[in-house]
This record gives sequence, structure tokens and C-alpha cells, in this order.
Amino acid sequence: MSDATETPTPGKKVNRLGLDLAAYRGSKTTLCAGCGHNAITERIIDAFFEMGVDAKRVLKLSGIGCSSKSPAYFLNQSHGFNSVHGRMPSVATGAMLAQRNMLAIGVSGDGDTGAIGIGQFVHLMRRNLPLIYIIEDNGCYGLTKGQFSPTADVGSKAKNGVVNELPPIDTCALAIELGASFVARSFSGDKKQLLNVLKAAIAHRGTSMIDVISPCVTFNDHEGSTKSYAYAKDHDEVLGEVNFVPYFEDISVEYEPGSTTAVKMHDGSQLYLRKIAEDYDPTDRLAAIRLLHETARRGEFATGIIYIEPDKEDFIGSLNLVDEPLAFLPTERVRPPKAVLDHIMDSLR
Ligand SMILES: Cc1ncc(C[n+]2csc(CCOP(=O)(O)OP(=O)(O)O)c2C)c(N)n1
Ligand code: SF4
Ligand SMILES: [Mg+2]
Repeated sequence: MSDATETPTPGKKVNRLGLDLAAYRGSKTTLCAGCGHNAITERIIDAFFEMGVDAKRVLKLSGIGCSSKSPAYFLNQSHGFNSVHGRMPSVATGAMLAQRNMLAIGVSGDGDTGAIGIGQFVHLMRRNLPLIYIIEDNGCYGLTKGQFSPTADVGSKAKNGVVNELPPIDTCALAIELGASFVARSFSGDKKQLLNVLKAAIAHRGTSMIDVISPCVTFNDHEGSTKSYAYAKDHDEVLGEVNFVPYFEDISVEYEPGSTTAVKMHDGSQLYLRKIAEDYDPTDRLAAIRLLHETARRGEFATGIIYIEPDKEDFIGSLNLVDEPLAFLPTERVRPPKAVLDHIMDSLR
């Protein structure tokens, strides 16, 4: 944690904690200028600021990659752990079990998640751990000079002309299939949508899996790439406007019930998802998977909140833990007394 000042600059907009945006910033980015990951960092800063989150209650986690460097560039006052390649989910699980009152945000890459970390990702999704899990998806391994990753589309061309022939993993479809309770896809270039998706994810209790198409300007932004800015702009099938009203704001949103799905979040916030795709219901798991398959077949990608199950029990709730964080329990309360251990040993003889 840094000692960043909490005194707001006079004249600057402040949030409900009386803090200005500067209190949510991180170190200066070392990523390439124009990298989609930088735009995502900016939206994360905006979302935590607008939600008035106490940064000291936040835990930032990541694996390895350009994307995984991002937590250094936001929320300087939060706790952080940059883990091993593809192993962020198990670190997040341990941390959240030890300190259940934290708000955890993990940043991963399409390689970190879809290749070396796929096993950990799969089990994270089926557990519904309270964690905002962001995949900064550029279809390549940016940090190691642009090799295809498992989210690269069939037919996508590398800079050297090599064409990818392996089918991609759709991380959203996989997450829904495995039980994630909040699944979204967005584009780093769509400021408004990404901001509202992130705010809703902050309000959600459970795993919020957000795959953000995030072009790598250095290795995967050329003609023929299906993860370039130009391709993403042309093939983004926006599911409808995402409107999020936090519980602490008393705004009455005018909406037509037939064309908008209203979802009440765990903390009392309201999410309004305007339908553009006819009859699309983001609480219908089968419909969500069908939508992903259909858009992929057309070479498009659907963005917005694709699936949401706000009341699903999270991992910590399902374990029936005591209310106090395990990290603060004294030894007498976590270790069985010697007599109990002796009794167990005797029963095994
Ligand atoms: C155990 C291990 N294997 C391989 C590497 C090399 N490596 C570092 S980052 C990376 C891929 C990163 O790709 P991605 O997660 O998509 O992040 P990006 O850089 O594209 O944001 C690889 C293979 C490593 N650091 N550790
Ligand atoms: S190499 Fe690509 S992913 Fe990495 S910082 Fe540069 S533009 Fe971003
Ligand atoms: Mg990548």
C-alpha cells in the first residue's frame, strides 16, 4: 500500500467518501501507448471512484502478462498480490477465505486464463467465489511477443502472416456452463458500457467474469487480426444499454418493462438491461449460451451483461464459515485441542 494522500484537491469532483479520482489511481503505466489494457485500467479507476469503494478494503490480484501488470496502475492504496502465471484463482480463493470482508478484483489475460491457467479458471467458475475476474482479451500473448492464445479466432492472421487454425475457447460460454453467476463481455473502446458493467460487478456478490476485448497495438492490431480495434468496432453486437443505479443513489429510471430487464442486485442496487436482441433474457442460462454460439457463428461478438444470477449462493456462504474473517481468529479457535486430536488418533489405531 502506498501513502497516497486522501485529501481531495479543491474544486475536484468527490465521491460519497469525500475522495477525488486521484485517490483511486495507481502508478504510471509502463504498457505500450494505445494498449487496450490501459483503457480498462481507466474504467476500473472510474468505477471504484463512482461506487465510493474504500480502497483499503480492496484486494487486487493477477497472474503474469501485460494484462497482469495492470493492477499496479490502479488503486494504489489497496492490497495487491501479483501471483504466478495462471495461478491467480487459487491465491484469490485462499485470500478471500482468510479475509471474507475484502472486495477482490483479479486481472488476467487470455493466455493467463485460457492456456496455463485453464484448470484454475474452470474450478473458480464452478465455485462462485466473490471475485471480479477480468480477462483482458487480445487473442495473443502480448508480453512474450504476440504468439496466438487460446482465444484467437479461426482464420485470424498473425503479423507474420501465419493463420490460426485452432478453434477458440469462448471464456464467457465456459463460465456460464460452469456456473458463474455474472458473465459479461465488453470492449476496451466502449467506455460507457465497460464502466457500467464494472459498477454492476462491484455490486455483485459471487464471481463476476468479464471478458474485455482489449487490442494489443504492438502485436495484434493489423489487418487480418480478429482482435484489432477496427475488427472489434465492426463486429461488436451490443446487447443493449447497460444502466446501473447503485443502492446509495436515489434515481428513478424510466423504463418500459417489455423492452428492459430490471435486475435487483445483492446489495440493493438496480441493473437495467435494455433489450436490443429481441426477447433476450440475461437470467436464462440456455438463452445466454445460444446467443454466444449464434453470434460466434456470424463472426460477431455480443457485448453487455450476457448472464446474471444475482441470488446464487457464493462460495464463502456455501462453506458455512463463521462471520469473523478466519485470518483474525486466535489459534485456540482454529486448532482442535490436544484431547480431540488424541481421540481422532486413537480412533485410527
Ligand atoms: C510458468 C510460466 N510459463 C510461461 C511464462 C511466459 N509467459 C509470460 S506472460 C505469458 C503469456 C501472457 O499472455 P496473456 O495472459 O494473454 O497476457 P498479455 O500479455 O497478452 O496481456 C507467457 C507465456 C511464464 N512467465 N511463466
Ligand atoms: S505488447 Fe501488446 S498487450 Fe503488451 S503492453 Fe504492448 S500493446 Fe499491450
Ligand atoms: Mg493476451
